[in-house]
Amino acid sequence: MRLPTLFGALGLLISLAVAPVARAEDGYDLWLRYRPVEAAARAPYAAAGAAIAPTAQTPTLSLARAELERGLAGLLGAAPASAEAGGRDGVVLIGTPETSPAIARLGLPLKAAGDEGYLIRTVRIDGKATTVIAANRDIGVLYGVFRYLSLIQTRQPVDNLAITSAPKVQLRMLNHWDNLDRTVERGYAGQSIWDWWKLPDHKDARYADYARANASLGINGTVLNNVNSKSLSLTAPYLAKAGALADVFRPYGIRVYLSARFSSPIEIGGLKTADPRDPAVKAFWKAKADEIYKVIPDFGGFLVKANSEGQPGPQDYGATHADGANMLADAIGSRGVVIWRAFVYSHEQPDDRAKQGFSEFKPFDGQFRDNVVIQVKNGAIDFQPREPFHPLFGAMPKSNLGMEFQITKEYLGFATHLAYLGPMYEETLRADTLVKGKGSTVARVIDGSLHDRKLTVMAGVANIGTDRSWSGSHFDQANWYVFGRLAWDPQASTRDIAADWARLTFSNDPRFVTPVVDMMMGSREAVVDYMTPLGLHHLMGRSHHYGPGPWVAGGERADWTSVYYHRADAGGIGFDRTPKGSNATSQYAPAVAACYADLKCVDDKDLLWFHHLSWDYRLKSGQTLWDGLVTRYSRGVAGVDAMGRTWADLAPYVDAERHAQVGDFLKIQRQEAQWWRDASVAYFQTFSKRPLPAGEAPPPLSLEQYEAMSFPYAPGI
Ligand code: GCV
Repeated sequence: MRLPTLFGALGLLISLAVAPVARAEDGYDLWLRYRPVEAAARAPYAAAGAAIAPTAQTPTLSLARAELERGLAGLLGAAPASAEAGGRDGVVLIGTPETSPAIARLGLPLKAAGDEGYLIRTVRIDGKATTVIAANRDIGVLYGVFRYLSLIQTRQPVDNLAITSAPKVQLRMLNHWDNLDRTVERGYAGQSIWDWWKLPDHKDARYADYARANASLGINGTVLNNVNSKSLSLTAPYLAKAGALADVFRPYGIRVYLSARFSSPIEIGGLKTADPRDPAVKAFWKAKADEIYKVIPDFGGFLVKANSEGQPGPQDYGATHADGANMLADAIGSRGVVIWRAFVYSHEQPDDRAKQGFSEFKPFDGQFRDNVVIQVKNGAIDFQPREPFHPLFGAMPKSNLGMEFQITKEYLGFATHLAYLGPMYEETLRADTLVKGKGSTVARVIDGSLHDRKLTVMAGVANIGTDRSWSGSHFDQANWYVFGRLAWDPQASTRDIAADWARLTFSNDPRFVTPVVDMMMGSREAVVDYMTPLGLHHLMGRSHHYGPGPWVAGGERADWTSVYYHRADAGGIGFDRTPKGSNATSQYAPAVAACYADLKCVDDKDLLWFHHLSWDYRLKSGQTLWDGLVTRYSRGVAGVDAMGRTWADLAPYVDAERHAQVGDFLKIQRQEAQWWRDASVAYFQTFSKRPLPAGEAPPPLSLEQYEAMSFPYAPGI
């Protein structure tokens, strides 16, 4: 070997020793990568998973066992052989008391695990250290296996475990806005993964991978079709297709739900009306429910968008939301639920759109059947980068109220902007409604503890598509992940969840984890800054919601325009929702309402959501409103710059393929953040007529040039 070559080889070896080696990945494996534990970190796992004790089989237990084998093989090497529990150290024993006499003999305190939770315990059987993953039902065992593997994946000790975990929310579900032609409303990750055309005869392998990923988070329900739905979904051929998916999902503990179009009795039932009080309409839905349960015996129920954005509903017949929901609930009976969305605002209503959901639903509190859930978006407008919590939370103590979050980033830069939504979800969940004194958080409404409700729901509008990375970008996987983890435990810390996700998805190296988690935690705030600072909202381009459109005005309805929301004029900017304005504040508990309406109390982050203020109004920082607005826009751009720098520095810890894609997307985000800042400043300056604060660069284009930009092929519509 020539000397330079020898030195070259040595150099390579040395650099391999200092920098972790990352092999190319496309993101398909999500947080379930099971890459080998590096040699230096192996010692604590020397005995882990030496063998898996056999257990009686159900389809779900088979999956649990297969997952354990797959995980241990990937993480620790050779696949463990079967062994009787107690034969040697490091055996993993999984099952329920019914399926495993060895578990039954242990007499574990399984009550705390409930129906879906699990216990993971290190016990001694015949003097040998054994890990027991036990549950009351087989699905709990599968969840426990995923948890156990995640401990090794994140390099936690597993030799002295005493974990009890049970979900705090009963129905933890994804809502797909997927259409039958495979387009996805507000989808930025390719086509719908449901290949309706080939179903039920061909079941793509991806369906099981989807179910497995969801089960790893404890997600136990999925609504297959868009809430803007077609009656065709409820016809026999499409029920057979949905049934085929349900068959794949069942062993993973996932029930299938369908969005139901309220006018189906007319469109596929041959009736002249869909009036929920009409006996023929009731009979149609009862027969339809019976038909569905024949095909899908564990069908979860219906999700309904009624009398909202042009969808049909009971109000078309002078009936109420309660009439409509209860009629469907009676058809379903004890077999499932009806999830009725509170995202309603009517064409006829001239009132502030933010008030309409509350006004329409609050009067019916206590009038819904026990198997009806009212599903409420986190805020009163529509999944904006920041919204105060929806006033319905806490306001309907005698009804089941569910949370609807959006995981897909319709208003937060689609798949190319890095925005970890954990802090946004957490902000809503931790908001205090004060309806029963301090500590009446939204999370406690959602987990049912505040008003002692048993039927609880957390739903997330999915960001999943045919893209290899499932979610359109690697970091958007974190939003699916954090949603699932919060649905299991709405009180969980989203910083901790971000750290888990970063370790599972990329690397356990603290030199990677610490900066990435910091970057993720600040990312949504950066988006708020460069899109909608200080409580501004709904300023995106018309209809596709891509890019800035603060000038959007006119058209079909006022509350689909930006000018309706920001109300900028020579005198100032913002929507007055105090008692002097639309009085939306009055929909909150008195102490919350008083704070939002009081300039001394309201947080600057919500300022222009609730107040119309002069351009010279002094923010809490002492800046004028105009200066504060401009500097926040620029701060958002600087935040994206910082993310780009952080990510560039992390190249040694990430495989080249994923590192490059994230880097490219951050560059797109940087350009678009700048565009948001410049276009918004150019537009609002026409009203403020104030100079830019010192050091702020003028927008490079004229307002007319920004306004002229058009994006007919923006995705998601
Ligand atoms: C499914 C917003 C979105 C629509 C969506 C609607 C809803 O208006 O832009 O695409 O429709 O919310 O949640 O029903």
